[in-house]
Amino acid sequence: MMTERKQFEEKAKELTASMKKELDEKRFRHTLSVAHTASAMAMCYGYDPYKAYLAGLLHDCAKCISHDKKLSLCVKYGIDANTVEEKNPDLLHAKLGSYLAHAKYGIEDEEIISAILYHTTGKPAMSMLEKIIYIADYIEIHRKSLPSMEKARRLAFLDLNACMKVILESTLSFLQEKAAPVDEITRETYEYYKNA
Ligand code: DGI
Ligand code: FE
Ligand code: FE
Repeated sequence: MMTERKQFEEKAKELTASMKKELDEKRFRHTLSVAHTASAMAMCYGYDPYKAYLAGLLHDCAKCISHDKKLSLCVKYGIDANTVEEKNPDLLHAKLGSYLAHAKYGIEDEEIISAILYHTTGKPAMSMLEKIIYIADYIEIHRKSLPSMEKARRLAFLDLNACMKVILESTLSFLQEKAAPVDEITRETYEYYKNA
């Protein structure tokens, strides 16, 4: 019978090797940093840091798949793309990634799978792990300085909902500036957290 930590070490080692193969150098570095940041946030909030680390390791597992391949894999696995996602196949890396986390990387834990699924858009009333991954993705140390970064980094260890609000505000105004289409669920997430 393996201890929980031993099991974690084995899975983390296996997934780290897979991500090193699947991702380019920058994305791999980001991935390790999200895993590290997410586990630290988990410690702060009394959540399982091993689960947070594994979710961080896999959150962008579909990010370096080409747009065409992403679309064809989504058809193959019955993952339907909405109109915003069809125009922006990059958004599909969350849906496809959560599918692959289970089907290819052997993750059974529903909380981890869901955290990967919602890591780009968020969703209203997120779970602890969903918020941790969403936030760790934004605040990790290698991210180039984004608006409200200092505030988000401080709030990440103080108040998850207030931190969600700050990040969503900055993401929405970034998308507005770019005149990029906003996914319905991103808007709903913002509406939900804007009064936090
Ligand atoms: O994969 P990462 O780069 O680590 O981070 P991510 O999965 O959070 O993706 C970030 C990008 O997604 C960022 O440029 C903002 C964008 N995004 C988030 N919600 C929406 C969106 N882009 C569009 N077009 N529509 C959205 O609703
Ligand atoms: Fe991502
Ligand atoms: Fe990411």
